[in-house]
Amino acid sequence: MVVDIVTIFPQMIEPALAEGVVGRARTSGLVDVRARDLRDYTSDRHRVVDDMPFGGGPGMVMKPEPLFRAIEEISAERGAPTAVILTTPQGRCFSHAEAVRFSRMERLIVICGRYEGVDERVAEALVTDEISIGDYVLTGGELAALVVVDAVVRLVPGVVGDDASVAADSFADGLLDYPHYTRPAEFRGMKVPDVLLSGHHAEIARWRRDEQLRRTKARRPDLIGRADLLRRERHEGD
Ligand code: 6GU
Repeated sequence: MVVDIVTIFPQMIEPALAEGVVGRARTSGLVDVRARDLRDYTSDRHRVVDDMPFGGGPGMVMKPEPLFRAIEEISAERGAPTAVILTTPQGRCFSHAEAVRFSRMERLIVICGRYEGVDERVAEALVTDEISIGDYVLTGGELAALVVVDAVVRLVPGVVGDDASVAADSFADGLLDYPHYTRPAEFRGMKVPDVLLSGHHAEIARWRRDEQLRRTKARRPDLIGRADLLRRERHEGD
């Protein structure tokens, strides 16, 4: 998978991509993720990427010319993108299902929105998916782009070593994860639940499923209707 992240702050993106699972996926060649400085695609001496909004009002708007040139040059170099994502609070909300969909694509371009937004002609002519990461406002789309790329890259086959760990993710089956414990079995008077020390695999599996349901009902009741549940489980403990 090839991912190009178009931004006015490449220094905000690059260190994050060098660490952890994503960093390893890049050095092992499973993914090719790069930050692209939008100013490199300007044609004026001052490398200007924004301008005042037509019609007046506060703030600045990202100019169309550098973004069109960036998408065209990156497409010529890498091949036509499968999706062009714009991170913006006006987008539809990112989800595990969206991450799965993008993880099956060969070439992604992510444009980090800044200022009051991007010229609408960019959204209309270039962007295939406008994505928000939640109902709050960030100072720019860079952190959102990192969130999207992180969630997508870890789903690319081979990136996370243990497939079972990806399959057991929170949200993979529509429920929150169960609680985890490691040694010591007792710490400052707090004990690990006996069932986890019992060695009874069927009982452990049942306890974990019950905890997933209990947590999801308590913390995210909105997920219960959508989760992939047996009818019996949906009403357990009601
Ligand atoms: Cl994608 N961008 C900005 N600026 N703020 C956000 C967001 C994106 N998603 C949630 N808040």
